[in-house]
Amino acid sequence: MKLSQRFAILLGLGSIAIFCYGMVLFLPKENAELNKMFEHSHDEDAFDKNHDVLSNQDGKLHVNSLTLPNKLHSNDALADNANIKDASQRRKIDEIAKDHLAAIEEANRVLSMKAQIEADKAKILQQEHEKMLNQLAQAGSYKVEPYDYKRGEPKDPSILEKRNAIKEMMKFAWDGYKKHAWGSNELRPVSLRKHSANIFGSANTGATIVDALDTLYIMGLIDEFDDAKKWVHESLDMNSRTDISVFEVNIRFIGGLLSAYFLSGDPIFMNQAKSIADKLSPAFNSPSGIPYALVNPITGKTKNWGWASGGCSVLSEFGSLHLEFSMLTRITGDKSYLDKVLKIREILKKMDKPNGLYFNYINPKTGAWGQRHASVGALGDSFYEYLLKTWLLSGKTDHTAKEMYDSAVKAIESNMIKKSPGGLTYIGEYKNSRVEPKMGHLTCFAGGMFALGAKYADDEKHYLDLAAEITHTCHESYERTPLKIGPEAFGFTGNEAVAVRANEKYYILRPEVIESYFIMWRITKDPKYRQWGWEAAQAINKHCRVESGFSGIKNVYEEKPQYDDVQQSFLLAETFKYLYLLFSDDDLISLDEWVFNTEAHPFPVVR
Ligand code: DMJ
Repeated sequence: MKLSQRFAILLGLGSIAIFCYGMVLFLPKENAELNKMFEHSHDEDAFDKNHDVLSNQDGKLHVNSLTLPNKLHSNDALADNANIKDASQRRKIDEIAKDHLAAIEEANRVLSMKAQIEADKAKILQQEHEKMLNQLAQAGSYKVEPYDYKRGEPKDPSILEKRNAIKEMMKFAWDGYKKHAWGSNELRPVSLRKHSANIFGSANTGATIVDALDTLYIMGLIDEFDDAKKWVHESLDMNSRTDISVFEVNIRFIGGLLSAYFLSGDPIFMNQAKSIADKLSPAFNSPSGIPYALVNPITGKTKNWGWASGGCSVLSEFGSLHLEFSMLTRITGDKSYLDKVLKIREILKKMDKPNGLYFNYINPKTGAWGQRHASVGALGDSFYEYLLKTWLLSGKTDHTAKEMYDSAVKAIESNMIKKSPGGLTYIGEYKNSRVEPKMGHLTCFAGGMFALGAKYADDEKHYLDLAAEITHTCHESYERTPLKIGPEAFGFTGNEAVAVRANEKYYILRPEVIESYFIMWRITKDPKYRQWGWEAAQAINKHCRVESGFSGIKNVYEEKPQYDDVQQSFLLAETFKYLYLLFSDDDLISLDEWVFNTEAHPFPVVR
């Protein structure tokens, strides 16, 4: 090889070497610059300082999108990159810059979505908050001042003496319960043990304490009331794995607690009433909206009574929730309670009513009537009572309730009210288009109901007369026994107003006859009602009073009674309360200002 050839080869190799050296020197530098730019896109602070990306108060990444690509090409930004001249590299840089912008835009999109979610969340919270505030405002605006139980003392010493005698009976029943069965549902006053009926489930839920609260307060038994309040505060707990009756828990527990709240003003009672009502709520989850009879507070499982015809719910039970649930809405501002009972009423209103009658059973799955039986006693009674009282409690503004009451009473009159051969007016049991000539002790509340509605009826006198006739018949059922205490049910064929079957001869301290005496007294002022009430009170004191309380009796036609050994909680809630009020002046729980639920728990009328 010639020397010139050798030189040419050397020159070529040298050029290659210099090019490679240049690549080693310059390309990493260019990459470093690009990396630096990328690093900035992930390092907001650094980028902020360079003013390429600004983090603003609204949480968005703000990109100077116009300047960034320019900057990448500007002399300033590329001052150190003077060696980048290659077109393909420039394209690459442009692409990277584009990707970079797209990434920032995507980040901004995600950030603004996040901000929207946060804003929505805040809005929901705000709405919840406002709802709570409204509820509190409403509850707060419902002022509950402690009620003055000292009013109503009769001036007539003989009446005062009777009133005091009733108070003594109440105290005796209470003391017996407190001594032998405190915290359980009821007392066995003969064997001095605890008792609980299946309506309360198997837990010790203090039914007697809760049912007695307002009677203790009204009678001014304040030490006893305070003991009861303490127990409600510390020990009342419906949360047990047992089936409880929605109706009984409603009228006795929710009713008793609400009434104690309205009388004493102590919010502990309101809170307990609300939490118990919440435990009942699964019962309303039926396909039709007609609630089931029983609910398990722990599992939320529901069912109907095994004895109820065709798996149906019972009219007197699901139809006697309206007063309590509407009161709950009134004091908590939570509409869900009222919604539940309004739904029941809508269903009943729309149903076909042959002869205008409501039947005793409805299937909660189909919403259809069960057996074609109607009653103003067992299985029907307090449904009719609640139609009238819902209207009265609403300050006479709930016209649907009044219309339903008026038409129900007309249907009862034309289909179920009869006169016996001996001239006694009675309300029979309607069974498949026939009327059974029999009336239950439970039906005897109807005298008071007709009297309460008479003033607002088309024909006041007619309904007052009807009320007086029914009350008279019920009084006869007491008069026609040797003990002067009435039986559970009585017929009108043969011996009128007397029990026919052996299993209808018992008396379990029920209040209905005395309840009608009380309302008839307040409305008519006929002294015979006080007289009849006093006779009943004396008979109960003589024949039902045992060692440590009062017991029901098995047969009111036996001179020497046998005891059933149960002191029912409604003796303290109802029987003694109505007797005490019968011998008090009218301003103690005035009928213009208060409405009694079906367990005799008074609620104040809406003004
Ligand atoms: C009470 O629990 C209520 O008065 C109910 O409406 C019917 N039965 C009892 C008392 O007899």
